[in-house]
Amino acid sequence: MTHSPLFITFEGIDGAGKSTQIERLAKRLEEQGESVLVTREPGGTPVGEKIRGLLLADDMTPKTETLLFFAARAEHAETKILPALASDTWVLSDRFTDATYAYQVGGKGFSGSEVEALETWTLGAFRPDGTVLFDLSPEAAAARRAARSGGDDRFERESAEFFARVREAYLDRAQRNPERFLIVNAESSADEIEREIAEWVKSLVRRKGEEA
Ligand code: Z5A
Repeated sequence: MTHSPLFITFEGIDGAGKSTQIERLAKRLEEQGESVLVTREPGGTPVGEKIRGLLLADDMTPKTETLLFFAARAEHAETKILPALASDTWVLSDRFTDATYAYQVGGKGFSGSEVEALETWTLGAFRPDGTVLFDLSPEAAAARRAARSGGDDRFERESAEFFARVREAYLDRAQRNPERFLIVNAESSADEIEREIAEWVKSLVRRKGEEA
């Protein structure tokens, strides 16, 4: 392919299948000769991974939590994502700012306008080129989490009502930004979802090429 690399984010309630599809898309792109960076939030950098440890384990106020997500994101964008894109590398991130709108604003009731202000302060006009939203009912996500080994983190212990609000907030963001989002039914087979994402990425590349 001859085009600029894209920054694609993967969102949804946990257990929806993001990691599975990120690996598959990375493999497809690499087979086409692309250079690909797979990363995640919170985390993705040494400082970000330390912040992740705090966020997933320690109780804190919604304000502290939101600021820590943005602190990790500032480090992630400046030291990892932007340099990768500048050196012709695609970036696939397991979560980005939409997760803050879904979890902290939708789930916990933190102010959306304050998150918008933090987003602009942290990232300027930088946003993902495309975002895949894995839509899954909180019940199905809980069943998938129960089937895998390892204990639940602080977020995974939230109520079904909390996850229902997170899901609605994600769908609302996707409906307001249809040009950026692909919504996939996370209950389809992994192979079907992989094909759907691959087709969408092709059309995104064409669209971005026409806009350039
Ligand atoms: N958080 C936040 O609050 N605010 C923010 O701004 C940010 C994050 C950035 C990070 O969790 C937590 O931080 C997250 C939100 C919060 N918490 N929650 N809840 P994380 O990084 O530890 O975990 P995660 O992002 O939620 O990912 P995950 O739990 O690893 O889930 P996943 O990547 O979406 O799913 P998966 O590992 O690919 O698949 C889950 C299982 O389903 C697995 O057994 C697969 O084999 C299976 N699977 C996958 N695809 C399918 C299909 N299609 N059918 C059936 N089964 C499937």
